[in-house]
Amino acid sequence: MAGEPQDDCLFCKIVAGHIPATIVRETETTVAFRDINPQAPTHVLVIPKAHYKDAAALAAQAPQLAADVLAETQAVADEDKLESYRIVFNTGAGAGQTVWHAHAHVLGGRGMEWPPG
Ligand code: D5M
Repeated sequence: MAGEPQDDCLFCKIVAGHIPATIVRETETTVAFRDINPQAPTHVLVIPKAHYKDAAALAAQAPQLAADVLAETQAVADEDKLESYRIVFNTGAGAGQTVWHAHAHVLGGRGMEWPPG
């Protein structure tokens, strides 16, 4: 069923506390933790606790939860005092998605280029 935890999902295991993570924020519906392979001085992942395979599924099936995730990206940026930052939802393998549980990357603390690679 949509949103149910998946046994084989890394981020569901982080939500359940079965895999350690450096958690920086938690709400009733979301968790934010530092990326294990940081690409910027601040690199935090914000995820819904419920399982949706990507941002498209999250937005379509649980729009309020998508809004919760977006609000938390702002809270992470505020906590790390980021004046500017980038929010990335890699959606699909061709865009670089490797973990199939919707997540927002919050990247900041260095200059960014456009277009991204
Ligand atoms: O991003 C998936 C991201 O997840 C990638 O930047 C590494 C990160 N990752 C993978 N395993 C962990 C653990 N255990 N803790 C924290 N971060 C992790 P994607 O957009 O799917 O490529």
